[in-house]
Amino acid sequence: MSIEGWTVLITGASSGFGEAMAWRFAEAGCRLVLLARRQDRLENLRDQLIFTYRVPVHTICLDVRNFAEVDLLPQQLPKDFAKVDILVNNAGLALGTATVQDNNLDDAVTMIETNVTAVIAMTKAFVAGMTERNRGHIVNISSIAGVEAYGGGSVYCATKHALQAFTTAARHDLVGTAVRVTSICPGAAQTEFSLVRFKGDQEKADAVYNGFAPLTAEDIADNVLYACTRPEHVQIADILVLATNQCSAKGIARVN
Ligand code: NDP
Ligand code: 8X3
Repeated sequence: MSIEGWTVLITGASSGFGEAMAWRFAEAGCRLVLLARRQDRLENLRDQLIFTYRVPVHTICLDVRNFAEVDLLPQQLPKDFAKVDILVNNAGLALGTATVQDNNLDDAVTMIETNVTAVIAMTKAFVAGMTERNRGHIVNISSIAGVEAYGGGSVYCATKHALQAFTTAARHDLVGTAVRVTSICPGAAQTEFSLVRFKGDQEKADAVYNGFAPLTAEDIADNVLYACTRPEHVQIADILVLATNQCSAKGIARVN
């Protein structure tokens, strides 16, 4: 179905999957609300999108862990962007590869608040309008880490498992409305994800993707667009998408 003219709010739009989705939704003729903490990135992206596709774009510079601000977002959006039809909860991160013996609790809280609590807050803020208008789609960007846990990822995996449970429960709560709920679970994709995980260590980040062809941000954006453009009676519940040379969270075949 066509989503031309629909309003799409993407969290974590300043890089990686979120930025790639912004391009795809703009190509589909959507109005965009782009949210992240790095304002310069958002403004640059907004200008490029408007120049290329002539679609309306609004940016919000916000930390999704500011739950009070998240709660106020629907009433603070400019009138033309206020009726959010598609909410993509994409902002998220892993920090470190600590084992359970040495997890850093500050990192743990940041991951839990960003990957889980903020999704709960964003969903609560925008689902009311969707049910009122009887039109909407919530897309949560989960991970293979939400399907399988691995050593050195206890907290990140726990957040994505929690997100999977939240997404399934949301589908239960919204059954009987027109609002669809989708979980996308990517495997290894080359974005800024590993650079963030390794706290700026480019060499360690690059090593994650050595010796095989990882997914790209555009691959994930394609999956999101696929889910959002199915006919109204079709709800894509879950997509698990891996690189061809990946068979499990840590099962990657490297050629060198
Ligand atoms: P990136 O690091 O490239 O992008 C993450 C985005 O999230 C950035 O735009 C960042 O923007 C935003 N973000 C992070 N924390 C906050 C915050 N507190 N408030 C607002 N925005 C925030 O990584 P990806 O694109 O790869 O990650 C997107 C999602 O995909 C995440 O949820 C991640 O867990 C998930 N994922 C990634 C995979 C991968 O291999 N890359 C695989 C599976 C899932 P800014 O810093 O400007 O705030
Ligand atoms: C990101 C993929 O395998 O690093 O969610 O957890 S993984």
